[in-house]
Amino acid sequence: MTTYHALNEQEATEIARGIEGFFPAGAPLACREIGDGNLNLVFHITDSASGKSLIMKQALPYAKVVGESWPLSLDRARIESEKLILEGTMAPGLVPVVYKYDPELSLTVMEDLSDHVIMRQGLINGTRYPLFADHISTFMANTLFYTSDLGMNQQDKKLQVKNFINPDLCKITEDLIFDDPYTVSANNNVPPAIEDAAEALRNDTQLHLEVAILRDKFLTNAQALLHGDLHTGSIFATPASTKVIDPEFAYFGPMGFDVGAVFANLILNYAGQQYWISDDAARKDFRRYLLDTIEDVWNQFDRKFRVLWNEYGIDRLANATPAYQDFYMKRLLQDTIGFTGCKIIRRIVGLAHVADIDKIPNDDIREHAQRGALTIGTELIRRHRNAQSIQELIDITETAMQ
Ligand code: SR1
Ligand code: MG
Repeated sequence: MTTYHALNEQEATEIARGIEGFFPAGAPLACREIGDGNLNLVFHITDSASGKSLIMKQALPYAKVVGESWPLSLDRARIESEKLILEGTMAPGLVPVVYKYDPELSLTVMEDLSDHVIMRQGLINGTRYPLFADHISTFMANTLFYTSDLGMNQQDKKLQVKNFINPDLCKITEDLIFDDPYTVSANNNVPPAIEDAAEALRNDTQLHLEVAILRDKFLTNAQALLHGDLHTGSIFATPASTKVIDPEFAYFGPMGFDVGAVFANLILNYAGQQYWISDDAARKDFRRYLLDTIEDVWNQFDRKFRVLWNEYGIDRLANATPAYQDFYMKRLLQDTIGFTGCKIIRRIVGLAHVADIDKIPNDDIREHAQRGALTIGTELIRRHRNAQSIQELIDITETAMQ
């Protein structure tokens, strides 16, 4: 039996060689550790002769972005591989194929998606993804509906809640998204130029009330099995294909947290476009595309979720009470808008930022984008409980960045 240790490239290559039927015997394998995320090792293994390749992702027992002082359970690797496999059955074609999971090494071997681009980088480059709204709305409607009390056996769901208990990764979210940005914390990474705006966040007690309400939902509302970290860095895309990766933050939580993650990261890109597209007309056009995408994702998600509910709903009372469906979807929209706001703010003043904004080399433009994003985030949080339509999120975004 192999005991857990962090692999090097040579060991990863040997393990790849041992995967039955994948690489031809004696293949000239090349391996590179390419992990640029916050938590894991990622090995890319290729065979130049056959053209075959795969990815091996290994969890480390600590948060790579901080170091060994921040221990993290390796069980997240099991959670990630089980969630990926589940997503593959519920949203076929929209996640990488899992070839193998090794529990001793906390290692998942999966499909190589190098022909795709991380969507965050694609959007920074101004790439449009015409099928994204269709794909991601299907992914979210299917994975959220079929793991909720509306779409699966309610006793089985309780066992699944237990199986996907993910305390260490939830704690990261609870701290980094729902606490640190609103206090003085060693975890924060506040750009000095906007310290005044960060101080305003710390002193805004009305805002704290709304964040506490959203935090409570994240802590207690086991509504469906979430991806848990559905930002544009967790999505590989081409104009024709979308693949959702990295569900290590999966747990049973409020559905709006996943939908809000997608919207927050499209809005962060919107804010950063002040720099990335210098031509005014082209930038206006791309920003319109981003907002249209948000509207399209919400409308398609709402429609697909209701279709699943009407066809496959298992809860008698919920099915027999049409007004409940409208109540449920409106509450989900309001949660989505609130979580969108929280996820924007954490990427500006919290620990982990986003390239869409942080990589802007011009100080003034970067500061303008950061301040605009904070205005959007706070307005969304402030207004989420009264929101009636997705148009309100769009209006708030446009107004803040004029
Ligand atoms: C310590 S991990 C920082 C962030 O990276 C992940 O992508 C999650 O968003 C997490 O909050
Ligand atoms: Mg990740």
